[in-house]
Amino acid sequence: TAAIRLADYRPADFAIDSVELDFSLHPTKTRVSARLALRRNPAGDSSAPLVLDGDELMLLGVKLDGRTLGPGEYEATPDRFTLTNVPDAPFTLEIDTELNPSGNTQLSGLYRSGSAYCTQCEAEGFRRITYFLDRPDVLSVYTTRIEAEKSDAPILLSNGNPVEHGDVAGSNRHYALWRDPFPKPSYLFALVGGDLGVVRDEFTTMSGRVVELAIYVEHGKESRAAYAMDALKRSMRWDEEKFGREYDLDVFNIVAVSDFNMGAMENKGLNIFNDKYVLASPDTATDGDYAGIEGVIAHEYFHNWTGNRITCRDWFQLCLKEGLTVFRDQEFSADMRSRAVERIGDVRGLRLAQFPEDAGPLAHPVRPDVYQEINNFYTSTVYEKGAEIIRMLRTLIGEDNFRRGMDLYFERFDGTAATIEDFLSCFAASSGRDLTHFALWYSQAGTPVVTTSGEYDSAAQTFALKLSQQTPPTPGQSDKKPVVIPLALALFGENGQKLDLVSEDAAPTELARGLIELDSAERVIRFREIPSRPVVSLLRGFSAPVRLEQAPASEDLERLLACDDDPFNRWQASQSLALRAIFGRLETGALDARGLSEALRLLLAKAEDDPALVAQALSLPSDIDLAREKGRDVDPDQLFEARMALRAEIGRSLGSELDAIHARFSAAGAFTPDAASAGRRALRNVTLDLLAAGDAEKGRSLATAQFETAGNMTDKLAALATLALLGGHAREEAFAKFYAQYAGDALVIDKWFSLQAMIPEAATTQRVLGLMTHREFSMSNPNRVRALIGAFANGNLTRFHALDGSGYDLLTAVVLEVDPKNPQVSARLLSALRSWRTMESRRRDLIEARLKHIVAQENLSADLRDIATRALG
Ligand code: BAL
Ligand code: ZN
Repeated sequence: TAAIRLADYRPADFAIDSVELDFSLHPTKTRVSARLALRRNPAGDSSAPLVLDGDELMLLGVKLDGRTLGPGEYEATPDRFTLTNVPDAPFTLEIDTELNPSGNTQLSGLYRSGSAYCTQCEAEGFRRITYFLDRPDVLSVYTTRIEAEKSDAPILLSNGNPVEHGDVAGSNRHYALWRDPFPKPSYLFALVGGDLGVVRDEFTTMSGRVVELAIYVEHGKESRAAYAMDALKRSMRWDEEKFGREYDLDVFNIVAVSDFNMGAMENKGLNIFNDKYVLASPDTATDGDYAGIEGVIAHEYFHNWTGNRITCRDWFQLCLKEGLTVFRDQEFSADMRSRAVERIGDVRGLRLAQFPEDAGPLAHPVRPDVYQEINNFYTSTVYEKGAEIIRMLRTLIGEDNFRRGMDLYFERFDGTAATIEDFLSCFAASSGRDLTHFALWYSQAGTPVVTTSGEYDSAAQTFALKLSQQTPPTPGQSDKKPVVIPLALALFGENGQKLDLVSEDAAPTELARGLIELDSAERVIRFREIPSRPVVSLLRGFSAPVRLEQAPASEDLERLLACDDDPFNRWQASQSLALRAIFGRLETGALDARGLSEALRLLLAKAEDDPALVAQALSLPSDIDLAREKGRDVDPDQLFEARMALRAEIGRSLGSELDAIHARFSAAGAFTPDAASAGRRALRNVTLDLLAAGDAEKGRSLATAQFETAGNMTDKLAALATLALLGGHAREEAFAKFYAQYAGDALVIDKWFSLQAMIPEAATTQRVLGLMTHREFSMSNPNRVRALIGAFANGNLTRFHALDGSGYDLLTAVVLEVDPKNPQVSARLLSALRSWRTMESRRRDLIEARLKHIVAQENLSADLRDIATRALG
């Protein structure tokens, strides 16, 4: 298929003002009647034929203005409908299609999850329901009638407000009619039919309108939806308070389904969720799950304004809604929880997924300019780096200008399909700042590297800070320009006091705000009145998505860890010290962790002040962090060995402190999922992990006791994870008990699959192959595949990258097995190999052979072929 290019964008030749859909649901023969009110688009080509998108459609019949068209009057294939003789005046087209929801294993379009019917239309699923101008700049008002057997689907939902419902005379069937008054693109269409339990609540908006809220779940799981409902109401309030955005329909419905490709989907008034991001109870969900639910519920709700009321002109603008909405959900979580811990978590995530993507063959700009398969661009670059761009924009222009720019954006573009240029124009207007150079962040791929060095002149009492930037080449972009990088900066004096920033080389506002703007390749700033060699705290709060190359002395890092008033950089200092110890060990064979140990000991002494932050500092870099930092000739076995040596050393040297913390922070009272309680559990569980690394026997007994007595899933799973690393009989017994307790509870069994897949031992590959035949595993369910195979490929570097190629063989076999069923899942799984060129040569050769084997297959999906081809690139 031909590549699709941003430069080729043209408005649609037709507009579809209204869409009336009539569904007659049936497991294998669902009938869809679509009545489209069409007219030529004045902005389009006035002589163009009407060409509608389809995908595997079966056409039953067509009427034009009420007249049945004969076969010679149009052309229809499963993926296209063409009408050459188009009336000049507005006209109505009625199209009848038949679908097989039960046979739809791609989970795109109308499909079945369990016994329920549901839809997923973003990006191009609507064309699997009916022929349509399936592009985001065609906005229509939808009316949807759904009919089904009463017993089969007592619940019938679609977008907008309910209009009427009733029985179909003379049958066991009933119907519901929904109308969505807000024009929307087809990707936001949704329908659900099924026999579901429901939790109801209501929300009164800032103007006093009452909105009925409902969350639909599998019968019996209603109590597990309480937290999601609470998160929804908090999201609605927060968007009013922080962005002045009020909800606009009479109802807001959420449906949780168990078969879902993404996390969730923001369909207008009817969000459909992967049940992983709805269902939680203390004994089935971890603190991480609760935080994930809160964040995703908020994300989808926030899309109502940033995505739905203002949508994207074309899919190249995906970051317009996704980057912005991720930024909004991150801010929400920061307000609900600890801002510092949220920031650290977000940056950890960015470095884990986005940095490697940006450094490898799949790198692409936040706004790509070409794609083969849009499904492959729902990436951490578009989402997470996209959010970082919004955050930098706010940092550069300030909170007030940012808020006024957002208000302007809603005012100017409500009801339209907009572009990044439209968005930026609002902030240029609100701040008076030219954002042309800043906009380069959207079009230039790759992670900029900022290199710094400092020179102190004691006689002159000056400190010269030299900053330079460079962005490495990425596919299709060999030469990079400097970008605008906001660098938050502080200098600390000998006693940890913050020094005033005095310099003629920076603007007064830069100095006053402690925010240096690096927008050229190099910049030197000479600070005056510096009484002694300062400690530099740069990129505070992670003020830009860049890699910082600096070589501070270990003592400086220790001082920052002790005295920096920016919590992010305090945490960063702990990570830098750990990296230094690990890479030191790799170079010299000797481990020097004294500085890190002593710094952590001081933190542990003050653990009560902020347990969650101390837990983050104690969470040492992962194998993936190490592989990314190394960047080339990666040998996972060596990295793993050095990392384990550091954990063991920290565990031994801080044994008594860790012991005390583990005992002191033990769970007392009933479980509550709030951030403060979660922080205490996080600290306790990271101490357990380190204790076990330092003393296996002690770890085994502590972990076994914790596993047996844990009153919540967070503590239970942490104990099981520790036992999983320690091995032996205790591990196998714990895994067996865990399974016996939770058999049949799919989301919990996913955790059981993942922990086993991540055991860093040679036997794991065989274990995973065995689990693939387990009765609770299914290649057809994306959550199961991600839990077992995704965890193995992304979370177990030593086994996945085993030198006998067995890990790669496993992934290849699964990818090829899943691909015919569900291309989105197979393509996503294969991206686990995106950093393959950074491996050492033997593994590189092994991977290259597998990628070539995949590309050589006939009948690959477009999704998988695109990823495999670009990976080989
Ligand atoms: N729009 C796809 C799911 C999400 O990002 O909310
Ligand atoms: Zn989104």
